[in-house]
Amino acid sequence: MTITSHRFDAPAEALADGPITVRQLGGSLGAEIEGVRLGGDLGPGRLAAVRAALLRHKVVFFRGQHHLDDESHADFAELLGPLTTAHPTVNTGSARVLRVTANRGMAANSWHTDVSFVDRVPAISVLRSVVLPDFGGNTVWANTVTAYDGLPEPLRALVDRLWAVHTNSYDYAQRDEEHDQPDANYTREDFASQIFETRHPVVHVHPETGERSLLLGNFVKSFEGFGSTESIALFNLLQNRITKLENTVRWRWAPGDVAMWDNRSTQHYAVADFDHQPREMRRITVQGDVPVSIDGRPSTMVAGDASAYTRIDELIS
Ligand SMILES: O=C(O)CCC(=O)C(=O)O
Ligand SMILES: [Fe+2]
Repeated sequence: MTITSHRFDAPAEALADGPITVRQLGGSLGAEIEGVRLGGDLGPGRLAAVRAALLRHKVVFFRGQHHLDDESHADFAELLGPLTTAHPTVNTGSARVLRVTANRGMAANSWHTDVSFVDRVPAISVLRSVVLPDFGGNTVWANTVTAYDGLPEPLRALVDRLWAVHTNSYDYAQRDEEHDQPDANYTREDFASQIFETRHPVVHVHPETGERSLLLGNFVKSFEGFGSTESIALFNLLQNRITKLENTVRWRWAPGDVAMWDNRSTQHYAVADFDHQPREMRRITVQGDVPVSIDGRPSTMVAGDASAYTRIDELIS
C-alpha cells in the first residue's frame, strides 16, 4: 500500500487501513484527501494524517461521505477536539450542529473567519453538504498566513502592533452588497440577539504551527487608534491582500462532500449565486484557543459572555 502525497508525509500507521492520498489543489491552500471514511471510528494514525494535512493545506475536502449523519459527523469532529455549541446566538434546532440554509444574517456571503467576535475563536470547522443547488453555491477559502507573509515590510510593522475590535452587530452593508435570501431559517436579529465585542491582535500566532496569521474578516468593526473612515480604508487594504484570487481556493460542492478548515489560518466566503434554490449545509465546530499576539498578549472580550459557547476549561492547550 502506498501514500501518494504532495509535500506531505503521513504517519506510517496511516497505511494500516489502505492508501490515503492528499492532492494539493492550489498554490496557496486547499487539498483533497482520498481514502478516508470519516466517522468517530477513524484510527489514530489516519486521524494524525488528516490533521497534518489540515495544518499544512488549511482547508481539506473529502468526497463521497454519504454515510455521515449529524451524529457521526459530530463524532468525527470531536476526535479533533472538544466541540463548541452550535453558535453563540443562533439556534437552528440542535445543540452542536449549525444548519446553514441561506446567507442572510450569517454574513456567509462575505469574507469571514468563523465566530471571530468572541475571544475563543473556533479552531476548526467541519462542513457537510446536505442539499445542493443545481448551479452556484461554491465556497471559497483564503490563506491568512500567506497574506501576512506577503506584506511589504512597512505594512507588516504596522499590523504587528495593531489591534482590532470584532463584533457580531456590525452593519456589513457598508462594504458588501446584501443578498436577500427569504428562505433563511434565522435572521440578523437572531444573529445579533446578544452583542459580542472582542479585541483581537491583527496578527496572531497559530497555537499549533507557530505561523503568524492575519485575524480580520467582516466581523471587524474598527482598529484601535483609528476612526471609522480610516478603519475602513485600512481594513480594505489588508482584506484585499487576503482575498486576492491567487491566495484562494474555490470548491464546487457535490453530494457527500465534506470540507474542513483551519479557522485560525483562513477566511471563507459562500458565494450567493444559486438564485432561490434550496441549499443546506451543516457545520460542526471544534473549540479554539484565545488568540495571542506576537508579543504574547491574548485577545480580550469587551462585551458579551462566550463561556457557554466554548468552555475554556475544556481546551487542550
Ligand atoms: O455555506 C457555506 O458554504 C459556508 C457557510 C459558512 O460560512 C460556514 O459554515 O461557516
Ligand atoms: Fe463561516
